[in-house]
Amino acid sequence: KLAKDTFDRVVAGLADATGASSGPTVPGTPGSEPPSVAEPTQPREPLPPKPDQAEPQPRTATGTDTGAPRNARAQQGAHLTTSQGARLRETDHSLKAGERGPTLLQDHHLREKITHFDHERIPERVVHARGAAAHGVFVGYGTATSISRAGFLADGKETPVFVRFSTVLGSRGSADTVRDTRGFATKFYTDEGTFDLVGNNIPVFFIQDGIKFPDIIHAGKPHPDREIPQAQSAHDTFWDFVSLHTEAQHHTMWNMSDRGIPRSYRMMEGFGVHTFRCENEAGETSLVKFHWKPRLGVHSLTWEEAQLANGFDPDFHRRDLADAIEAGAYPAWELGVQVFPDTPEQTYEGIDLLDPTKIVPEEIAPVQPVGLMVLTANPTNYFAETEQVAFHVGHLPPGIDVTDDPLMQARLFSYVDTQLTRLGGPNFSQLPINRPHAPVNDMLRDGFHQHGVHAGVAPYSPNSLDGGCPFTAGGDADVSAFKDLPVRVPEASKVRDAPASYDDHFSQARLFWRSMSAVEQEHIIRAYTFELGKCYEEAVKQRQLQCLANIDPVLCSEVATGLGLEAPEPTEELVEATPSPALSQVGGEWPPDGRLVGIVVDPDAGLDGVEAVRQAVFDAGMVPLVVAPHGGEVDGVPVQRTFATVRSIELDVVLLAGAPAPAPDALPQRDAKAGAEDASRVDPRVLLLVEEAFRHAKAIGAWGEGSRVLELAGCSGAPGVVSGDDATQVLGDVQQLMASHRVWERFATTTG
Ligand code: HDD
Repeated sequence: KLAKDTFDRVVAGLADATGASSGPTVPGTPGSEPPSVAEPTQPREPLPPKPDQAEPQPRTATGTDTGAPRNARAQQGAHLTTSQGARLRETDHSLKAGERGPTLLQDHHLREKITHFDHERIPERVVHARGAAAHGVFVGYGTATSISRAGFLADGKETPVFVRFSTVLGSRGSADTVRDTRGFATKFYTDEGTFDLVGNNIPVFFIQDGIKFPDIIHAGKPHPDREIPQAQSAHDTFWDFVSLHTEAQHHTMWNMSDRGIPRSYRMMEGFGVHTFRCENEAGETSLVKFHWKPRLGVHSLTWEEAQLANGFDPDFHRRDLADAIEAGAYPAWELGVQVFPDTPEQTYEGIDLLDPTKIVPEEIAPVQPVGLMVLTANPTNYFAETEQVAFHVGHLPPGIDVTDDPLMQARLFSYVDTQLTRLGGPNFSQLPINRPHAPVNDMLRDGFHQHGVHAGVAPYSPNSLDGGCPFTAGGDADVSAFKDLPVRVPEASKVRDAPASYDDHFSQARLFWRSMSAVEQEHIIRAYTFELGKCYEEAVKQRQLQCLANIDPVLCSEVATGLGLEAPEPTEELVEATPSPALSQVGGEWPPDGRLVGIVVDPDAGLDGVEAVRQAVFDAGMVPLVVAPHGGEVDGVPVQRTFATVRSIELDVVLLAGAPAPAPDALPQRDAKAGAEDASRVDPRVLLLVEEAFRHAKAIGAWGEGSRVLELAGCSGAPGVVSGDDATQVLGDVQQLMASHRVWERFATTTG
């Protein structure tokens, strides 16, 4: 209830500020303005950004408000200039000695233009290179003040945020829907300094100590000889490493589950992974794990959808996020915390809180909501914002601190270090997207790309020449980050080793497996079988089967059967694991905001019920897409997709308002085999759409002639397939099916 109130307030506030309606707007939808794209005939100022691209208030390099309008950009004036502001007469021809003569070295404009172009690319991130991001706002509930004095958690406090989602392994141009972990990094521009929560959509990590990070990444990245496969874990080096380095098995199990192929960034959980130490006003500390809970629920693609999307729409997740925000279907997450007493052992119910390969099940430590984040604006410029944003685990506000988790400790070093190469020097925090919103008065000076024009003569402390400025907070604990909590360090000798509790590598992988429904277990079996099936080395497959035997014998034998290998016996005792229902994605009902509803029409047979259904879809916060044999309009209704441009992966639901006949230029016709004659009377691309939607367990609805397509596709009367005479009634039934995301009973299972 609290979250809903806050969500409505944020969205309403936004509508007031931008004059935008809070519902989705698609071209051609009742109430939306038709887009106007006119050829310019007169010089004019650069176009203003769209309402969903409002960027944070610009700050100077030292953090104060510039007073410049939001979205102040490097483009000014109506005319083309050089980088020095000199007006240019033309930019299409280089300066030559005669029309057919050689180009002259003195052409400064040519050289400036080409030189700048030559240097447009910067090194991509060594991991998480492929990403998409958005601006938004975080609103505190005030429920966390008992554990942390961080001001952004206070009741009703609004803090601007920028969130970047990413895949880990692929390069910048790789596909979105690969099987991988997803990054979920949030920059909170708090009044007390920036807080970066640099997490993933999986709550555990492959390694327990950051010193192993280059090893796991080298193993997962493409092979160094041929540089294949791109953005995949289905290859020998990955499975070689994780089967030898068995602490990776828990994370790997999550990757092989449906969590490895999310439906949308909007439908992922996020996790801070590590345990943090929080401190309240009274100086009391507690150990805390951060969770992001999506308002739309946690949903995934099917494996076939993911593979199809990699080809048909490699930008699937990036497009989904931007489209949803542009349509006003703002994605939202509740931030939650699991809180544990800060005991010297730093364990909870026997679980080591410093071991990042372990979760604490929500059933024994509930996730308590502390605030709501709503993403409300797309980046204005991908490079300036999404590419140049730089996160760091050590960017912490007062009241949130690190722990001795050895993975976290290594990260504290790595993130600044990588930006030095990637962003070309130490002044990356002066880039607009990285500028804190709190005033900055550091004594850092000079370096590449210095934007600050620092005044004064004494950038050192103590000084008297600048009046002793800037002053430290001294004893004022309220304003000081890095308070250096007096946490006791155990008396010990230097040692390259880990505690005995870190030796348990299989019990939580087993806990995860046991928490899955039969459908989810089936998907996991098939994922392991696919991935190991893509390996060439039998020794690697056998070693991974041995790991699976130590997790669960049924899982192991099913995968072994798929690979045509013997299932080994466990070499470790199989400890009993109590399932954690919170880990399963099956069950529950979720809002349909921003879902895409395809409505297939037959222009030759009229659009009975289509307008009413479009309006009802729109009113429910979803996006109707009319699909027809050709573009333009059908009976005055705009067509958003043609049979040539639509594929099942894009649609959450397929509705059939007609049974369009094949177009003369459609795909090759089927042979006139028995039964094929009837089918050939409907466009084969429509049949394919329905067949795929059925295989992907999506809801399908039909009315009138549309019901004939269901007969021909052989899915009439199957679970989750609705037909009737009344179009809006059919839509109502379909909407109920959508609430549980998939028609789960359509999947075959072997374990359930
Ligand atoms: Fe990392 C980027 C998340 C362990 C070193 N990491 C990066 C990003 C995310 C994570 C989401 C992308 C941020 C963005 O969008 O710009 N990383 C994690 C999580 C980890 C983790 C959840 C374990 C709990 N990372 C980790 C370790 C190391 C790094 C152990 C090194 C010792 N990570 C990096 C990096 C990156 C990075 C090389 C690449 C680009 C960047 O930092 O800015 O420094």
